[in-house]
Amino acid sequence: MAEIQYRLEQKRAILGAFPGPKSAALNERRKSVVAGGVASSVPVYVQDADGGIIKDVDGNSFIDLGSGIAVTSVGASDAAVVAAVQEQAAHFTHTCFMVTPYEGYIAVAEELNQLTPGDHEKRTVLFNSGAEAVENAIKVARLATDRDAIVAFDHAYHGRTNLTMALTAKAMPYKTNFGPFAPEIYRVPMSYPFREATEIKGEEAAQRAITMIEKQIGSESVAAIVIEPIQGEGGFIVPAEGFLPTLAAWAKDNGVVFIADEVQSGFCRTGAWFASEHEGVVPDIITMAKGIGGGMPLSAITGRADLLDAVHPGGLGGTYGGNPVACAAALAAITSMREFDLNARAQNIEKIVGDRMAALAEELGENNIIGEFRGRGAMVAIELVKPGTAATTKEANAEDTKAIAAACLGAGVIILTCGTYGNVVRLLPPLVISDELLNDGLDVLCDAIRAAVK
Ligand code: PLZ
Repeated sequence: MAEIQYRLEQKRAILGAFPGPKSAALNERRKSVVAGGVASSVPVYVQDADGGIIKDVDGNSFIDLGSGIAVTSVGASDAAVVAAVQEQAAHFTHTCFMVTPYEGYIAVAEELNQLTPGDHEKRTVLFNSGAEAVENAIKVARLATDRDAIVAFDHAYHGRTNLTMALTAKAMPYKTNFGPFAPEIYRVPMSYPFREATEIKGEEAAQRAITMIEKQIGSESVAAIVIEPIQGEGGFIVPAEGFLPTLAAWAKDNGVVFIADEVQSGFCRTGAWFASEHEGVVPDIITMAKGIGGGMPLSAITGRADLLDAVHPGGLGGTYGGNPVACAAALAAITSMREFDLNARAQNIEKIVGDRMAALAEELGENNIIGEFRGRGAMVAIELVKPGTAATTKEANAEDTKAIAAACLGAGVIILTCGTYGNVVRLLPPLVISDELLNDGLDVLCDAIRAAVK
């Protein structure tokens, strides 16, 4: 295994109160020119980033436990990605694959057909964003099945475009006042073990969803089920064991396309190339983005050749999809994932974080607010509940969640939150983060949780 080299010193350093003068000035400039609808959770502006460190324009170094929402798994300036981008850009930045094609696109498709679960014949199409991949997976499923209905789940997140907004569950901030939404989208219950009224097996939770589909939609009308194997924005929800395989088997028996949205969970994030693998699920179509490109915008759908080849020539595409620079970045990022064995690294991160959260929950005793630690690999989270009620009421604790994230940031650690109830602290560190830096970040997180319960 290759050793990870860092360009920036991997050390947290907050020089004083922030945002510093340069960030504050940029923020002022921003206010009159950038639309207010785009919000940033961190008030400083980035100058440089490498490994697990983000350095701002005033010289502060933050520990990055968010990876730009699970994007920079190989780091924000992985040497191989940087070299590949420079080399490709020096030759041609764009010619449009739909006009004059090039090898990089094919090479990425070869990699994805091989890396994704299942050894059946597959085809790939490249796009730019996660939402675009999901939209196209649905286009393919509808055309190939000649059916309209799409099934999505409670707590789902699939994007912000019109069709993907309809698939996304949470109204605020994603959907409120942005309708009308795309038709023929149906929502069914997810398996959310921590919040089930009574314990229910994965197979039973799947059957609950299947019954609803059969009774309310009719299986013969369903083109596709789209599901995140581990839900991201919805709260890092890992369905009960058996849930995903049962749904996938039902889909297969009923001619329904099973689409796994692995935009957030893909590319070593969960300690496997894809989260579907943890339960041996082989999706008909898999959507990918984020980690795939080492930070460059690239997304993809890979799926059964018979489904993807059903589409008429010219039916799929887009100006920038599979841009040559993004393809070069993806090939380099995938090489780095292999060279640094980032699946093993993600598993190691799960162990480090899990042990620390278990110890903290015990230490907090009666004041424990960690309702559950869950997730896989470097896609892990704690769901926070009101103090003293961890085992019983499970009342969501959004206030402390916000306060903890703010306290972490104040100390120089970037931590993201998520969840339908806004009460989940999630950790998505770059997979190349050092143990030392990760532990420093976790020290800060633990202190912030201790302070919140005082
Ligand atoms: N599918 C599973 O996680 C993106 C976006 C957060 P795009 N999630 C983070 C935000 O506030 O916009 C995501 C995802 C899953 C699809 C998407 C959409 O990917 O690249 O943002 O379009």
